[in-house]
Amino acid sequence: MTNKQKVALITGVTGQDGSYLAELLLSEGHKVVGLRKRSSTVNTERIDHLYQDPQLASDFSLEYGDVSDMTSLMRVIAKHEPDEVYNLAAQSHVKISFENPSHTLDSIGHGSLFIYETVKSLGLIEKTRIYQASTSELFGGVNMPPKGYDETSRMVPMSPYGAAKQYGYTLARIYRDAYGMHISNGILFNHESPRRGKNFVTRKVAIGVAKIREDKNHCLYLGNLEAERDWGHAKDYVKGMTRILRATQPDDFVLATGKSVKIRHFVEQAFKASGEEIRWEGSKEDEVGILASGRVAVRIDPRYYRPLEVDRLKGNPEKARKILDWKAEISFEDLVKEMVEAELGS
Ligand code: NAP
Ligand code: F7E
Repeated sequence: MTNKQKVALITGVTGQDGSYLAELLLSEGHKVVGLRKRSSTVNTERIDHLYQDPQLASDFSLEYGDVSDMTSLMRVIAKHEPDEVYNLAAQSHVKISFENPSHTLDSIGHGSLFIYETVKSLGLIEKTRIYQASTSELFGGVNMPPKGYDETSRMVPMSPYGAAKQYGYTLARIYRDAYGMHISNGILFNHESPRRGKNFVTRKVAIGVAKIREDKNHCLYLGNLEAERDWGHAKDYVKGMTRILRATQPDDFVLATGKSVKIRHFVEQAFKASGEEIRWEGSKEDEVGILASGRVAVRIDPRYYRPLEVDRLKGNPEKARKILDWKAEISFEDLVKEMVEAELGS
């Protein structure tokens, strides 16, 4: 390691964003330490290609740890004294947060608090910058301005996940103002990829479309098709994370595409990417999606409804464009195509 090589710690390195961010930081010449949570089954498939690359052996390492266990954070942060910490670790599924609220609060609420406290307690305030993974779920889908939510919009979370993220978001500002820490919030709208977790709607649809092609009895069961999301590609968003963390002043930034589409439209686009057209018949729980052949390929399963839904999310990324020169480059159509083709090819 040369004196100039920067060290970055990524919590949540085994997740979608953690894996793309690790690739990006290694390509920039950083030394990357990934915090991995112990699991009874192997959970490193998204980063195995990095870990097993002999050329990266001295630059990429993994440490067992859990962000809700401050002793593990003290050990890892004291050992590596990172220049950059990207706090991505979370129970990140909104619906599951209603079923496991306390676990969600542990990973997100305590997780962020413990990261900030550990950096402060170890006397690393001057050295270590922190990126906190905040989210569009903070806005809750109410009172959306015509251009979309921005950094000044009111936050009304609608889930235990959103509430836990609001705690981490607010504490970032408090630690920044109280102790002069360089902590920035990235308020990221939905971003997807072929590495998205299989129980998020975009990946579930991409997998379903591919299965429907292979198996004539397969049907895709979904929940609310009317919700709207602002969907970008995770690769664009991890670039934004590094720009947020490296901005001269610690601050809060929205990253979004500025366009929102219904889940229904994502489904239509995914079938189109596989060479099929889908049309809808019926309403509410009896609605079905039908292929040109007459085959029913999509049905509604109310078990995927949420106790509280965030109906509409669109972000206004103007501040990030002006200050960070960031914008989402990959189009919605290309994102869907890449996700469906990845499943058709697998
Ligand atoms: P993800 O794929 O679910 O990854 C989350 C990661 O956190 C996984 O590696 C998970 O490990 C790990 N983790 C969970 N609890 C942990 C704990 N207590 N200690 C250590 N690690 C823990 O999520 P993502 O899509 O990459 O998102 C990254 C971050 O951005 C998350 O904080 C998410 O809430 C936030 N975010 C995501 C989006 C989006 O659209 N993707 C938008 C806004 C904000 P296991 O898999 O082993 O559990
Ligand atoms: O749901 C609807 C569902 O689970 C999107 C996380 O990364 O982004 C993500 O949260 C929409 C919702 O993502 C199904 O009701 C319909 O309206 O893919 P999702 P999410 O809840 O938007 C934010 C920004 C984060 O921060 C989170 O960490 O799709 N929907 N049918 C469905 N959703 C799922 N999961 N499964 C369905 O069958």
